[in-house]
Amino acid sequence: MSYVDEVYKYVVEKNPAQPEFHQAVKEVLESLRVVIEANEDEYRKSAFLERLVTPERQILFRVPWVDDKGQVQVNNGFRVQFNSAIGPYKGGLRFHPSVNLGIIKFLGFEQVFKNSLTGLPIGGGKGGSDFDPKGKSDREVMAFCQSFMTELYRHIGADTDVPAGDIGVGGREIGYLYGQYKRIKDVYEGVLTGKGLTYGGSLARTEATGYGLLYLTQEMLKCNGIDIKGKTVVVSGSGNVAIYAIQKAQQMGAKVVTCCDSTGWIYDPEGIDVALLKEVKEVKRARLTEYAAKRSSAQYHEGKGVWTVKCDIALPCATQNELDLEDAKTLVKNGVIAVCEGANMPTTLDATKYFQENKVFFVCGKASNAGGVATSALEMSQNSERLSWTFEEVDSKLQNIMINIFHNLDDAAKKYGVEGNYVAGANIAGFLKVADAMKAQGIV
Ligand code: NDP
Ligand code: 2IT
Repeated sequence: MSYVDEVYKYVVEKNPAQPEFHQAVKEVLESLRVVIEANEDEYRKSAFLERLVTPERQILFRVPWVDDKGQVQVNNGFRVQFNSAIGPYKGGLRFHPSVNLGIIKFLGFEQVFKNSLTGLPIGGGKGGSDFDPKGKSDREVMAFCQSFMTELYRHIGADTDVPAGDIGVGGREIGYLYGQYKRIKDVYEGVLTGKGLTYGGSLARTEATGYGLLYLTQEMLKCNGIDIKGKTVVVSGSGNVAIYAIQKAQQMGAKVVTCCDSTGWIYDPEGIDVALLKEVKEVKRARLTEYAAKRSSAQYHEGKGVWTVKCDIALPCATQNELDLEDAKTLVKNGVIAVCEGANMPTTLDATKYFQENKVFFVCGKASNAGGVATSALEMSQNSERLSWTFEEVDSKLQNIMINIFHNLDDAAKKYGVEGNYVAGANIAGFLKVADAMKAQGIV
C-alpha cells in the first residue's frame, strides 16, 4: 500500500467518528500524493505524515456558566493547537451547537495549510464550543465568554497561540474574551485578533475574509480571461464572510442575488441590499424574514435552495458540506463558471470532483478565504509595533496577499503536473513551506 493510503487508513482508525476530519485529511493527502510518492521512503521513515495529521496539543475543558434564570449550564470547550512549525498557533473560535472535537480538528488541520499560503509567520490552530449564542442575552454571552477564557487563558498568548472569530464569534464575543484574558493575566497584548478598533483591532479585519475572497476570485477569473463585471453571483450565508463578500462583489460590478441563514434563503433579483442585510444580521441579529419584509423585490423561502438559482459564480460562505453533489449538478446544468469557497470545506468531495470534471474553476477555502487570517496576522504585526495602519494600507496588503496566493497555487499546480487543479495547487503550496520548516526543526 502506498504511504499516503496507509496514513489515511491510520487517520480513520485513530480518529473514529470524526468524518469531517477524515474528509479534510483525505483531500490534502490526495493532493500531496505526487509530492510524497517522489520521496516515499524518506517521508515514511520519519513518520512525516503521521506527525502532520496529529495535532501537537489538544485541550478539552468544561465551561460552566449561569443563565438568566439562575440555572447552571455546562458546555464543552476545545482548543486544538495543530502545528507551530512556521509560527504561533493561529485560528478562530467557533461557537455553534454542532461543534465537537472532529469539527475543530478538521478546521485546525485546514488552518495549517491556509496560514502557510498567506506567506505570513503563523501556525495552525482552532477552537470553540458547543455553546449556541442564538437567543442568548448579552449577559449570558458575557458569562459564557468569561468562563471559557478562565480556562483558555493559560494555553494562549501573543507569541504562543492567538485565537480569533469564526461562526458565532464576532466583535461582541472577542470583546468579552479579551476583557477576561486581560483581567486574569494582567497583560495588555495582542492575544486575540478581530478586536474592536479602540483596543488594538485592525481596520479592515471585519471585511477581510469576504473582500479577500473576491480579490482572489477576480484574479483567478482575470488569469482565465474572464471579467467579473456583469456576472451573476450566488452567495450562501449571511454572516461576516457572506456580507462582505456580497459588498465587494457588488463594488466590482457583479450582481449578487441570494443569501441564506440556517432557516431559509433569499432570492433578490434586484441584487442584495447590503445595508439592509447588515441591519438585520449585524445589528438586530434577526432572521432573513425581516429582510424580505422590508424589501419588495426579495422572495423568502424556507429551507435550503440558493444553489438552484442560475448564476455564473457561486460563493459558499456558510458552513461545511453545505454544497453536495446534487447541488453541484444543478449549478453545472445552470452554467456556473466558477466556485470559490468563502466558508471552510463547504463543498463535499464528490461535488468538488464533479466541478473539476466539468471544467468549473474551483478554488478551495484554505486559499480563497485566507484573507481573514492574513489580516489577523497584520493585526498581530500592528499590535507588536504598537501602531495602527490605515484602512487603505491594510486593504492594499490584503489585495497583494490574495493575488500572491492565487499565483502560488497556480504555479504549484503547473509545476506538479496538475495544471488548473487549484485544490491540489493550494494543498501542495501550503504543504511545502510547513514541510520544510518541520524537517529543519527535527523530530518534534
Ligand atoms: P457567522 O457566524 O458570522 O455566519 C455564519 C452564517 O452561516 C450565518 O448566516 C449562519 O446562519 C450560517 N450557518 C452557520 N451554520 C449553518 C448551518 N449549519 N446551516 C446553515 N447555515 C449555517 O460566521 P462567519 O461568516 O464568520 O463564517 C462562515 C464560514 O466562513 C465558516 O465556515 C467559517 O469557518 C468560515 N471562515 C470565517 C472566517 C472569518 O474571518 N470569520 C475566515 C475564514 C473562514 P444563522 O444566521 O442562522 O446562524
Ligand atoms: O477560518 C479562519 O481562517 C478564521 N476563522 C479566521 C482565523 C483568524 O485567526 O483570523
